[in-house]
Amino acid sequence: MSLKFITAEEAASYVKNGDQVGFSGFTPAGAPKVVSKAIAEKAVKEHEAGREFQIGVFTGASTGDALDGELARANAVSFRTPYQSNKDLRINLNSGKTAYVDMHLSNLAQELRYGFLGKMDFAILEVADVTEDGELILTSGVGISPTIAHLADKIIIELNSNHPKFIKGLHDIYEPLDPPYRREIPVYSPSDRIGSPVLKVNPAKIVGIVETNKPDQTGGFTPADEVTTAVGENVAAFLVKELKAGRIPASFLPIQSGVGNIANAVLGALGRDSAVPPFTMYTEVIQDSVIGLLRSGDIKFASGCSLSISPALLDDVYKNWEFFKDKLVLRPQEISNNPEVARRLGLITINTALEVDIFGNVNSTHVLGTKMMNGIGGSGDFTRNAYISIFTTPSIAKCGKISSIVPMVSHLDHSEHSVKVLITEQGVADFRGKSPIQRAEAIIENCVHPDYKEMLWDYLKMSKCGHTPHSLNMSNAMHLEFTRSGDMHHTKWE
Ligand code: 0RQ
Repeated sequence: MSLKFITAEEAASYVKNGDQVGFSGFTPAGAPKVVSKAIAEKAVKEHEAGREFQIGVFTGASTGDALDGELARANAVSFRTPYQSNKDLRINLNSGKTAYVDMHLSNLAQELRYGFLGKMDFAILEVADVTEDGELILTSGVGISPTIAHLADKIIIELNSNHPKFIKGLHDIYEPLDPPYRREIPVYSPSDRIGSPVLKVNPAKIVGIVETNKPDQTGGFTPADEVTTAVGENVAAFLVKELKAGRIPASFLPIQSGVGNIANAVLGALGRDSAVPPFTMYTEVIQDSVIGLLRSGDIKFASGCSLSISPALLDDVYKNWEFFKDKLVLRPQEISNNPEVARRLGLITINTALEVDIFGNVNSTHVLGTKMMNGIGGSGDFTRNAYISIFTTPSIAKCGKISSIVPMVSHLDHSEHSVKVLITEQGVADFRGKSPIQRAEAIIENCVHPDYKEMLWDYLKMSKCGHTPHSLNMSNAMHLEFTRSGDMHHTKWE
């Protein structure tokens, strides 16, 4: 068949109220930019004409403003999964305008195939190249593209000239069989390739191709400061100690690192520490700091689901493709985040918590227990299956008015059973082999901010009862105090 070029408006005209639409990309990288905006414009017109128009939106992870932002402001999203980080969409999720399902990222593709989430009407895919027989070269993020391309009735392509065609080979496209036929995922080392460099789709399903040249809408990072640098240095020192003690093999183990400012600073610190040997990454988001460390040789190879780096840095990677092409691979998220592979490779996982309790339970998602921030993302996929699972967080938030460490988390994402180490700018609490009371002592002594230490020691001392001692009538007192006075410092245990 011959390729049919259409406008973004024409592409949007095919999408109907109530459709379920899957989009390519992962943490802005590789997400569509023009068809999503045109769908939002169509929604505004439909609403002005008094007609209903909303769609269900499925993506790899977060997207750029041209997708989540535009659609949220147009009130065009009835359902959203699995992860987001857009401020306007966040308002809609937290006000109940959009139903949001916060999912482990590795589960989404298979749950779509199992039929747990309904049928897929459209797949909208950003590509660097497309052939008449349906061979697609994806761009900077893979996400759930293979699955939605296979399940959707129709496919719309965004052909983005910002990504050169010579990146063919960056991707390793592999979809496992579903139970009862699934076999092992044969990734035995981060650089193993097990699939195809192209995504093959049925060309008869492609309704049209929209051309664009827009860069990824990846946000910049806040430069590392005193606190994030100290967190990073504490992580590096902990890993060096483990290495010297022989609890990490001398050749080191692959690292998974989470998303955001703190994760970026932690990786920077790991790279700077000369006692940490050059390492590999088996992760989902390849952030800015990884590129510098690949260049310096501190990272030998990075396997991920997306190159979620600033547009200028991505240009630089493309300009130096000969150097980078055998040091990077991008996989679908059900492979980059696969629990079986994480357990086999022995990943050292480093993710960021919003809050942690004195017994080691972690809240990654809900501010003060109720307001969704981003979502659990891949942190659960990795934490539960890690060789050593580390959580990092600054000990305080909001200029010290919030202690990130509280008696009981206000929402639970990662339980004490999966979390092995907590690291703040104050220090390290190692939970391995420790009972709940021993964990609480380690956390309060080593990780809590000095402003809140006495308060949390007092809580532990007065909570005498049981294996995991709590005073249930007081366990949320710090949160309640912040809601009442705007400052956890004023908390009283009475
Ligand atoms: O608020 O935005 O108003 O300044 O939370 O916090 O310190 O900038 O940290 O950018 O590293 O993000 C957990 C959200 C951390 C992220 C989270 C406030 C704080 C600030 C952001 P402002 P920082 P980061 C793989 C791994 C879940 C998914 C995951 C995340 C804002 O890491 O989304 O791990 N993780 N995926 O002030 C109230 C507290 C707070 C608080 C911080 N205790 N109470 N507000 N804040 N602590 C990647 C993927 O899955 C894609």
